[in-house]
Amino acid sequence: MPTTAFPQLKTGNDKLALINDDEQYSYHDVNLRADRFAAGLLAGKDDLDEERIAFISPASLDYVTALHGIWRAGGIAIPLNTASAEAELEHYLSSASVTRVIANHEHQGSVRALCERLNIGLLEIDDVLADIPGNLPELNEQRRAMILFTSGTTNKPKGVVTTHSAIRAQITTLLEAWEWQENDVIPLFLPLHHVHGIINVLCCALWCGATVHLMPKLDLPKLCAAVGDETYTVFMAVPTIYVKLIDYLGGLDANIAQKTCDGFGAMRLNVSGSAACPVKVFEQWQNLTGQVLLERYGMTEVGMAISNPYIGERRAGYVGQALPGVTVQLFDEDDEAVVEEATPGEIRMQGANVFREYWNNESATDESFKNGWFCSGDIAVVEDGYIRIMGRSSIDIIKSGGYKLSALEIEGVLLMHDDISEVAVIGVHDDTWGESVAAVVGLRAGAELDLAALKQWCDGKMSAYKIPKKLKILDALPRNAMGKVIKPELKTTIEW
Ligand code: MLC
Ligand code: AMP
Repeated sequence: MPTTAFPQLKTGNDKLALINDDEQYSYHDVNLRADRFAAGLLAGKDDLDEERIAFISPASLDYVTALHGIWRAGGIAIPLNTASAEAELEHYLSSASVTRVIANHEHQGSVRALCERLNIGLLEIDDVLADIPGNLPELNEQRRAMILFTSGTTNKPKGVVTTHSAIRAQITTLLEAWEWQENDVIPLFLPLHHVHGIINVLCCALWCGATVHLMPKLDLPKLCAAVGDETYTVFMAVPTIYVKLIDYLGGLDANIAQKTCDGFGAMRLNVSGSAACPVKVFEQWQNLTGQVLLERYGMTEVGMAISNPYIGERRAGYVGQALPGVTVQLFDEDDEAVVEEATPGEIRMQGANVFREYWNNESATDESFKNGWFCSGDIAVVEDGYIRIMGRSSIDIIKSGGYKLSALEIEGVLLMHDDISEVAVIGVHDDTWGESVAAVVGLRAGAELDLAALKQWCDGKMSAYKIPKKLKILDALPRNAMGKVIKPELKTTIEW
């Protein structure tokens, strides 16, 4: 069945593409199923013409079927978080004008009533699968392929639209830079509504014919047992997961721990990214496993942009240099290119990997580009030829466990609490999570609130990783002369 849709997955062979416990699927199986799914979605039409189709699925054959099936049929794929709260889902579905949601019965709980209310079709994978593949549209690579929601400094998450060609560029740069091979085997336990899991792990592996071991969620005992058996050649995770692994290995029987460390050491590559990897963690990992972590930097809007080298010096605390096909430049506050080393500037990027637009949000798209450069909001310096990330230009962006969170979005929810009169949400340092969500609140007269009660109230109103993990109650939040809450002060003067 000819298809011009990008990104591809290796066609027509019996090599194993996906392993999910006892289930194994060859590239032939996966391709055929994606084609049948595409045919079912098309239901006789020539092309989905960028219809927005969302799906809610953990890492599974069904996830891959939906993603590639939507792509092949000419739709825009919108993978959603399996653990999103209803209000979050409502924002995603309505802001992207989603017309169909794909979720198997066990994942429909959060979305069933919502789809009914919004009059959106809710289907299981099997409802859609056609008996046989049909004709697929010829797709221009510049067409929109995917929308991923990411938080910014405005209240609600924005939909990042990437084209087939941008996704292809995001994949192929990593295949080249990290020397992906057909005989690679990689575990996938990262959430599949973000580029780290989708592009770096799943799409890269399937593009080059490697094998992916699917895990619906991080399961350290199971993962480490497989690592000890030298199942994998490549490993990719956020820093929090390396911290959790170091902790877990420390609690194992010495022989088992050694076997597991040797399993990590035997791999050809261990990658860290999505948040800063503390030098301490980099060193602990090297001491334990012998692996020199490869740290890289990316964003939903651009995929991966900067990386330490596969061959050559991997420097602790640095993200390295621009990836092939990506142009990276630091700019100062006057929008002048920073040419000197050791002078901080904002990371701006250009390349075929860069997203097309924020969905239906022209002003946000315009604001995020300056003279053709995508402005990341991350501040960095170059030192001895390598880029070091210094932090975000906005205190309202929090990175916790690798998730990018908007302080303003969380504040918006907390302000709906009857007892809260004012609130400031900030990220405070945390050894495991990088940053932890902390809320400083002012209460209405006579009201009482503690962290447990707040967490309980938040349950179901936002994803668990957004719920504050720390709480301080103040009589009044400190404000500057303009009336703005002084968040840096809250971050540094309060004992967290
Ligand atoms: C969960 N918990 C947290 C937390 N998340 N505590 C503090 N901060 C957080 N962020 C708590 C829960 O409340 C719970 O507490 C306990 O930890 C276990 O929760 P869990 O959900 O079971 O955690 P776990 O499965 O261990 O998840 C941790 C994780 C996950 C690190 C595996 O957060 C994760 O997959 N992160 C990766 C996100 C990612 O892929 N980002 C990439 C974005 S793309 P209790 O008390 O109930 O036990 C991007 C671009 C790029 O950034 O460059 O890649
Ligand atoms: P997201 O919007 O979830 O894709 O998150 C992208 C952000 O993650 C970037 O803008 C950075 O702030 C952060 N990030 C990704 N990789 C790294 C890294 N290696 N070091 C520091 N920050 C990182």
